Amino acid sequence: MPNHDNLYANPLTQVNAFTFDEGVVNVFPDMIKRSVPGYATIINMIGNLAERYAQVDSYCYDLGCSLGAATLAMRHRIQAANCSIIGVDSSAAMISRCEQVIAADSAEIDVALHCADLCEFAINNASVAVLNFTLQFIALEKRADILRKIYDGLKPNGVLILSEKLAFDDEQHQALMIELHHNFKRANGYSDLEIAQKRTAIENVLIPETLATHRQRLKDAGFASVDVWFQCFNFASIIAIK
Ligand code: GEK
Repeated sequence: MPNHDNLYANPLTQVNAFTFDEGVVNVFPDMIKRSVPGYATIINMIGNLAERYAQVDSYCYDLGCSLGAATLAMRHRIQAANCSIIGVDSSAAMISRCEQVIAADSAEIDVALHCADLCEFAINNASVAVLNFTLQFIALEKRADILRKIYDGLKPNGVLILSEKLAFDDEQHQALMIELHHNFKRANGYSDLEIAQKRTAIENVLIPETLATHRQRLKDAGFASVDVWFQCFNFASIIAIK
């Protein structure tokens, strides 16, 4: 059983900006499952897509790997020979716990974990790249460079799976999606106080963009095929094929 997320359960005199520290690491599996609609489905399907798209003699990258959920999903599905996984996360606390998670897993595919800023991390010989709810934490002005770097590092027919929290131009729809997301969190046991304090903590840390912005940026990076394969409320996942 993962530790229960109660980080924002009590009133805080000051809500600090959200960081991926030890406290978050301790509750992360519970937090992400109760906060992101469709998270388990997306993780499962990343395994499915990795099985389909992983190429012989290549790397699969999990960028912003946190505790390695997508890494494990890929590790248990990839059939291609001599294909290994590279996980990257800038949080030392995440990578350190992720190392324990991977060590406790018995699948055979090699996993190399790196504590690094993915803005600085080289991507080469990739058949699959995963940005599962990571790009949203990167400064807006750096996002295009990252996608170009991923595109350049992918082999022909390589894929990027990009999952993000979305924003919407239509104000009414934006308000509805936020309300439905908050209802989802409430149904998963978060109180109004927890929802409000988390919202404040994440406000300038997680910057969502519209689907149109993501599509255009992926097209500009060079991806030939870009489309959504999953969406629930303001959470979506895109497949972009080189
Ligand atoms: C999952 N993909 O479970 N470089 C590297 N990592 C970063 C950077 C950066 N510049 N900025 C943030 N991160 C995971 C979930 S969580 C999503 C991803 C969430 C890392 C950060 O440390 C955190 O571990 C992850 O991106 C985002 O499938 O918490 O909503």
